[in-house]
Amino acid sequence: AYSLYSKWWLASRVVTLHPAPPILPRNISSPAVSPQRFWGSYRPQVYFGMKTRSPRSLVTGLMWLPQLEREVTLRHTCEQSDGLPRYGWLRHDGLRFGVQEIRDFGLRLRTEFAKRPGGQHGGDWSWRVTAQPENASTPVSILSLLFYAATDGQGVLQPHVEQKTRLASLTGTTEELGHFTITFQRPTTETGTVHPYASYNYLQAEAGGLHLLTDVVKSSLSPRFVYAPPGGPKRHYFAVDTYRAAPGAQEPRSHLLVHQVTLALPCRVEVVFESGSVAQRPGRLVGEALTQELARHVAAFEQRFEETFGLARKGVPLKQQHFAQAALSNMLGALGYFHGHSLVHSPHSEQPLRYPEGPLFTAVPSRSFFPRGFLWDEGFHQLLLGRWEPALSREVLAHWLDLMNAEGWIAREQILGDEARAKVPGEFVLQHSDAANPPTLFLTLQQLLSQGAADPGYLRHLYPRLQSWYDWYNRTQTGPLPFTFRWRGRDQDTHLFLNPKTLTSGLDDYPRASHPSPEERHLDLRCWMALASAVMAEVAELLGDPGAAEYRRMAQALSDNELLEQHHWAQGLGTFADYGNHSQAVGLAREHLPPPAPGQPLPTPRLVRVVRKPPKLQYVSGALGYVSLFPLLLKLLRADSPRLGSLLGDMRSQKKLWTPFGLRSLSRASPLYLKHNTEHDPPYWRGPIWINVNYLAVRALHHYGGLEGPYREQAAALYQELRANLIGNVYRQYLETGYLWEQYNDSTGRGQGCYPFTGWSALVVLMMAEEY
Ligand code: 6A9
Repeated sequence: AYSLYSKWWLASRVVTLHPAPPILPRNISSPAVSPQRFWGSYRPQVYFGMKTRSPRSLVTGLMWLPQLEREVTLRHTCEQSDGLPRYGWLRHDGLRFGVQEIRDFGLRLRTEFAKRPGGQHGGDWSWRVTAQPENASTPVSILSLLFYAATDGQGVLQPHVEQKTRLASLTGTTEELGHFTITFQRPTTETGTVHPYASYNYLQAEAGGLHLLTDVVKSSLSPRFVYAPPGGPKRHYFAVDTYRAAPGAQEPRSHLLVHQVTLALPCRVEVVFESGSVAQRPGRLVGEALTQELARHVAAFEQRFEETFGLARKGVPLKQQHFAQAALSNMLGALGYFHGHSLVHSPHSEQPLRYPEGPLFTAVPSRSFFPRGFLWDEGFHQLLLGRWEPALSREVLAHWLDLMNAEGWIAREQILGDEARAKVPGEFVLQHSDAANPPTLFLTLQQLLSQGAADPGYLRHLYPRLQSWYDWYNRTQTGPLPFTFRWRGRDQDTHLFLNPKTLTSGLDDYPRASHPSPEERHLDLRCWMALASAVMAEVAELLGDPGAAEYRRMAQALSDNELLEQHHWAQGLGTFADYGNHSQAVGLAREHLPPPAPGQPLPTPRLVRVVRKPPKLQYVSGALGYVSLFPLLLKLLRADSPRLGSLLGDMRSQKKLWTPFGLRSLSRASPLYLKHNTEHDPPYWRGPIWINVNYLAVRALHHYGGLEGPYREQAAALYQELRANLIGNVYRQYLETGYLWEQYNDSTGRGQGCYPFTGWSALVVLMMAEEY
């Protein structure tokens, strides 16, 4: 029982930022400090768009509209329901340029950008959009491209219209960009010669926010326009017309200008952004100059890619190299800059609390489905990006740590700003102040350290926050015995689930003790904490902190193989396991309902859990899978441990974890293998193949394959096989479907879940490069 005052105090701590000085200076993303990173494709949720790294940035973007007679299909934000056969960056260096290819039923679009430094406001950039028919029998022959610019709460835009309807250019001013001009070049054919005929329309409108841009444009469309090429047939087409906000609409926050050009394929349109503070330029970056600039960037990219990953040197076929380049490019091209505040649930407050507003520069798992930051995903993303550009990783890591609150907590999912929030159903928005997520940012830091890419100056800034973060886990997620750990926040209504989920672990529905209890010990978290302790010890020692001894002691205790076995080796099951209040005899069944009162409708019975044998404290049986492998995955087992031998055996067993496409998440022999958790909750981490954990597995096998010991050869052989299986399948699926996927089916290898998923699935690049 807390007093009202202490409740208030505890709740307010949850939304109080950590007291250490922020790692990143306030102006880190300003054009004065980071001119090169100011503009970028930092809007991963749209097919093509750019913004600056500022809180209320001007945004620019592309929509397109195939003129299909009656149908209106306006493309803008990346939506899985659009069902595009493929889209993604083929080349993107995260900084200067990008080349993207989009296929849209009969239409092939290429969207390219190149930046040009200069002035005091982040310089200039040019876009080129090229559209071609997919093949001769294409349904799309007339296409509209809609280019827009929109403000977000500040700044002004001024249209410059020619021939009544052609928005030839716009000028504008915002706080962070000063004066600028955006010019819409006249269209050409795909080779740059004059395009014979185009129609123009433009729209000027106010919107309640950036998340409403699609609606504004859509509701302004009218079919009253006529496309009439000389000598050709006339036809009606849809174009932006006038927009009137619905009565009672939100106060305008965005000023929007749209340039629509409608024309026959093939075609090309270029757009140029020019900063008012660039005093002199060698000429406009369009046409031939742009072609050459893009070609230079591509050549530099390819060279740097080879220097970094050495795939050509390793004899990887060219097509596979291109695939790897695309995988990396998609992670770089999906870097986002978000600004806003989380909504937080604290046990000490009935009302959701508003977290302080702040920035986040981060990669995202999926442009269509999850275009926002996820804590444990990011630790994996940076394993790849840190190799490409350590400075980028350092900055992303710092952004995440700067989100920490006074308790040392970082929210698992970062839904910052209107555009991000618009993608999330209400019930998923709240972040829980006692919820953890695997501390994979320690993986990132460990990687930077091993590359010699984290100097003491940087580490000193990180250190107070790392200490608090580490403390937070040790304070809030410990288990019942010393050196054991337990994820908090498992599902509550246990009778509704086959096995109550553990979302915080990142492994969602992976089976745990059937009955959540304070007696539980979670193996994966313990192993994560062993890793965290080792990295803390390394950093503390580097900085000469006397506290290093304590971190080292923890690291040793948590990797002590005897103690690990004492807490987690289930002799009877012959594997490592969680421990808790558990019964394996559970199932889902239709509930029995009493007959309804006369005249009342028959209620639909739900599927509920039946427990056929009461639970008892024991090792969690029937759950062999990723969790069981953790002591191996995080390289905690001694090379001569007989447990290593048995885990290698479990991995290689086709009845258990082995598939021709990678390691499945849960043994085929588990009673929960591919089981629904509720009627509407299909299996997720109960069988399918996930690439992040497989990357850890390949990395660990590589490690054990290089260590003297009785399992050396077995590990080395498995390494070769598993690596080849994973690369082969992810690549094959990419060729077949056009995408990297969230997971892969363990019996067919097919990509499944959401797409494109170029978060941790892109770690396949590191497997190809054998970078661990
Ligand atoms: C649902 C629905 C448009 C689930 O990759 C991000 C996370 C992982 O961190 C986690 O380990 N994914 C994995 O089990 C996706 C989580 C998406 C939750 C939000 C909202 C949005 O619908």
